[in-house]
Amino acid sequence: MPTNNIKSVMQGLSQKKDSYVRYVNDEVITWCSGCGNYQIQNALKRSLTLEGYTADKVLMSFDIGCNGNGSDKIAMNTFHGLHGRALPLAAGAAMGNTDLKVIASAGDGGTMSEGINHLVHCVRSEYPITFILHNNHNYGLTTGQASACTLPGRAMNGSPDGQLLEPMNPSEFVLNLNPSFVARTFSGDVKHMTKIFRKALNHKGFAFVEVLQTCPTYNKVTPQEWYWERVKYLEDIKGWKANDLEKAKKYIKDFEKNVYVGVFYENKNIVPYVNKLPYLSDYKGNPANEVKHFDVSKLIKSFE
Ligand SMILES: Cc1ncc(C[n+]2csc(CCOP(=O)(O)OP(=O)(O)O)c2C)c(N)n1
Repeated sequence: MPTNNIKSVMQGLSQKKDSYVRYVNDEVITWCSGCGNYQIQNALKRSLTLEGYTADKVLMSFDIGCNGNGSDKIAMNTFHGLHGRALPLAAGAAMGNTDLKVIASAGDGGTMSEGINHLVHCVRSEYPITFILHNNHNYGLTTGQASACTLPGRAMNGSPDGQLLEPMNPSEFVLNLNPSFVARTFSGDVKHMTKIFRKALNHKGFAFVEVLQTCPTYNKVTPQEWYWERVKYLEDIKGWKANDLEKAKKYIKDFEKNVYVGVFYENKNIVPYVNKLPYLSDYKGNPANEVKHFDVSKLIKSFE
């Protein structure tokens, strides 16, 4: 059952002593000190716990990257696939087993370059996925090369004169694809991330969440303090409603004076992809149950 009381939930869980329910395991953390990934994973665990999900009901598809190295640090069903391909795997899982809450994680490199085609078609197809884009404005795992989001004028490994092209703004890009859910949040603010993740988890189509992530090792230009000086909350704007795409596009643009965070756009009246198929318009079952009677254990073993 969804709740807002993290203390009472955690007390209940610690009595159960069930680390799997708390998404916690003993894997050694290898992220740099101060990396935004710590807070992102913390906020995600809080959100899932508060929304009442148990780990067996969640599947997370991870891209290759520093963000993807979170795949063995969270106790749930996880898949760590190829670079730029976190989304197609998540789409398959979400379509195949509708009882699962499917989440995908990828960096700005994997999302806005290698896998940008998948992003476009996930938005268009409304696959039921909560997508978390970790935007640290560089290729982190391969030691700080420029990504499509790197701001100009920053010396990067492999491009010491800086990025020559205009940077892409992922949330602005998605707002132009006729999406049904676009939000942005900041890795320094666990409370805000938790609020946004919970909203995204409740969206029934493709929920796009960009997390502006600090990267103290390779991104010294926009550290935590830089964000705190600029972050503004959409909900503080008088009369703000997340139902106007054109208005959302205006607020997403600024990245110098103000960096707005919050839900930019949400449309709850969407038809998920499966129900768009004429013969499945009323379908309420779970495709995974329909193939349960086929024994695939031998086939799976053949890959071992
Ligand atoms: C198709 C392909 N291209 C490039 C690589 C090399 N590679 C592995 S991780 C990575 C950087 C990932 O950066 P990003 O997606 O921004 O995630 P981050 O590490 O910053 O979290 C690259 C380029 C790869 N493994 N596969």
